[in-house]
Amino acid sequence: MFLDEAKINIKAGEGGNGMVAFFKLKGGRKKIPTGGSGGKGGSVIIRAYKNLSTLYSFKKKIHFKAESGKSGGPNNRKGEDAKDLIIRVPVGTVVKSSKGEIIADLKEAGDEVVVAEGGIGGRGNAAFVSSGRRFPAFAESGEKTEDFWIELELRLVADVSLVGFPNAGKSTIISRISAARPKIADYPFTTLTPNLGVVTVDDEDFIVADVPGLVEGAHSGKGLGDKFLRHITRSTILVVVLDGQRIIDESEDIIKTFDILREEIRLYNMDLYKKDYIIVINKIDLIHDKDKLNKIKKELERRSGKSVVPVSAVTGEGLDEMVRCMHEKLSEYRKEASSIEETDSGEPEKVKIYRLSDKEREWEKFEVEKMNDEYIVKNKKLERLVAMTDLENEEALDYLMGRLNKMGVADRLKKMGVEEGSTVIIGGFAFVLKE
Ligand SMILES: Nc1nc2c(ncn2[C@@H]2O[C@H](COP(=O)(O)OP(=O)(O)OP(=O)(O)O)[C@@H](O)[C@H]2O)c(=O)[nH]1
Ligand SMILES: [Mg+2]
Repeated sequence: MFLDEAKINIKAGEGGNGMVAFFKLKGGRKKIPTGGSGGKGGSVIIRAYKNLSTLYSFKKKIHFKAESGKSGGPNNRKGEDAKDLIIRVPVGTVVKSSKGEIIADLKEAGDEVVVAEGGIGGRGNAAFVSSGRRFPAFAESGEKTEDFWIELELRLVADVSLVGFPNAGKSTIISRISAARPKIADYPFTTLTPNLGVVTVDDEDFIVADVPGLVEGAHSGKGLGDKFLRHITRSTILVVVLDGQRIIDESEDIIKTFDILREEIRLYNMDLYKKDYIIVINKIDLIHDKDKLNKIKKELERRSGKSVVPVSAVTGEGLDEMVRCMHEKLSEYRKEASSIEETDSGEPEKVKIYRLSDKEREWEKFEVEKMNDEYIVKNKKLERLVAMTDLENEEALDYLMGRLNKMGVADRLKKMGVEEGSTVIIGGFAFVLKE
């Protein structure tokens, strides 16, 4: 029902190019190949963080591109690997491909998915030295990467729920602290379904839910409240909203109201009862007897051991303090869960790491498809090898053919009837066989 969605474009970093270099010995006759390999491009990783609540930031930024690896250098200098790019999302984010397939469900803080693996670095000429090839004068280029779209989806769960009896002003409060615009009216049960609003403090977002008013007996199904009690069991903290009007109304005892409300919650669910909360006394614009208000505030604090904030949703008085109080309390809980988030290096245990690419790359198996006199060789490793090969370079081509032999591709092609003049296609490159 409350779904936050975003589409983002990602691109892993490309691999750095390998280098062709020689070290000339004095006298200038012998030369030693010393071209270094390129560094790995940065991967794009989506990681779940506890202190985020929405996908709102992806409305502003939708392109994510990791850095490329550095090129190799002379004297066997390896190019530097690029840093991975970490995209921060809230816990509970589901990552989907552009076709809608689920790639990962990031349920816990620290869970992550490598959505795009950085390109590998090309090998420098030093890497191609063998007994039969002592002075290779070719190198590979780094692996190229392509951008693609993925989708993020988040079922919103309120961090903070406003609970109270009908008409206490819960909807008015949420309308003042967020962009939510619920119906507000001077009669009970105005709110029939929960409203969510996003509140921003400093750079952090949190979600506040305004749920229908509770009544005495709600736990046993009276009124509307019990349906939504289930909704609020997932929030981190509660805000108990009391109707300050009851302070001036002598017949009603606001302390008693508070007790009844707590009792209702206790009867419904013990976990909900144990949840941390703050108390808000609303409509203080109507209260002229400030001494009385103060006494009641003190008494509520004494009973509950929680903060009590007097506010007026109509004049705005006290709302800043209330929001700060919510944020502070939430931060306490978020901090507990964020210890993993501070150690960005190292992979914490228990955290789930998904990898998109492993499954896709069936490295060793290759298939050959024959169409007329064309042979299409399908294998990711080979396709990558070809893409990284300098096809203008005879020597590099020789090396490639050697690899084809080794992997058994040449044998398979022969069996299938490949001959001079046949075309072999690998990863979009066509080779015409001569011999
Ligand atoms: N004077 C005064 N009136 C308020 C204040 N906050 C809310 N009200 C009024 O109280 C009435 C009820 O407000 P709502 O926000 O609809 O109350 P609610 O708690 O959402 O009520 P339900 O949805 O029925 O549970 C409305 O007439 C509001 O204008 C306030 O701070 N001061
Ligand atoms: Mg309401």
